[in-house]
Amino acid sequence: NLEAREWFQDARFGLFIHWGVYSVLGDGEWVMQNQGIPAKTYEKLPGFFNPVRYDAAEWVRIARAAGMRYITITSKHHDGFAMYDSKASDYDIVDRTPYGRDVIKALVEEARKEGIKVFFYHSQLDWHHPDYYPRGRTGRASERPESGDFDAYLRYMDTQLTELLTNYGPIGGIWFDGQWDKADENWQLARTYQLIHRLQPAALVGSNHHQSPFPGEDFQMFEKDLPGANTTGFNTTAIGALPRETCETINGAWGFNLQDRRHKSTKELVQYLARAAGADANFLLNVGPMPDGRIQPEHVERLQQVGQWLQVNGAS
Ligand code: FUL
Repeated sequence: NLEAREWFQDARFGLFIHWGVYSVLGDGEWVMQNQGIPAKTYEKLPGFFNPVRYDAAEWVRIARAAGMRYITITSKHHDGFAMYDSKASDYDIVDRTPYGRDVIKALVEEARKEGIKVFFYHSQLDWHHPDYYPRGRTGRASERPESGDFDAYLRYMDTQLTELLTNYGPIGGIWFDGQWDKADENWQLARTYQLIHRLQPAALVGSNHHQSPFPGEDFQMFEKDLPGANTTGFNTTAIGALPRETCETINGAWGFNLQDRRHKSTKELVQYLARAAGADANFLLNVGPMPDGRIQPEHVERLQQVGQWLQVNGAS
């Protein structure tokens, strides 16, 4: 949808949110894989996830005051846990956590009031679903079944995407990640993208690290790199004609990391935003909220300062 792409092209600045039950361990969103936690053990984490200080309106205010125009939040990360009320399985926030509420719904509602679009980061890679088999490049997690029906997994993903595109009103788009875990021919990308565009023609599709942009993708992303600069080794694709986005963390982590204190300065963040704009790319700046539901204060402070800088300099 051209209009939506044009909107995106001009949006410039967005808030990336990595939030899941992994935040309880304070060791990033890859903790299940990095610590080799078996799925059955990881399943205990939702029982500890009770973000009583979560205030969706406050998150939206923080984004807005920073000069951001959209929010991209994890509906499901690689750990497979749905942060919204999914009927595709009971492995979701409403069914498995003491909190028992759909945090995504609250965010979408608050964002809509403020004219902020919400995108869903949805991981195709899934370390929990029994039918995610064969396991791809990240197949190390132990004590998993040695068989599975991948088509059933793809149908499960379709069901979840259908929920996300029908139960939350108009959304900005789907930010896919984890496609890189398998070769293109293992995914039904055409089917998945058609489903999304049929359900919501204005919802944009992007696929992180996708080496060969596929018809149906609406924007191109460059993780931790400006378009064309491949300092990470992730972004080897040529710059195409689609709108662009680069994402970056405030410290070194996407999901909440208790020990990571390498917070970038406000000045560095503003400079990165300016460089991204110069490269015609949106800047999607990440926070990893804490398990109590608050964004860590060091990050709130920096977002406030970036917003102030933009205002003083007439850029927002
Ligand atoms: C990567 C993921 O593996 C990371 O956990 C993070 O979500 C980043 C934005 O994309 O591909």
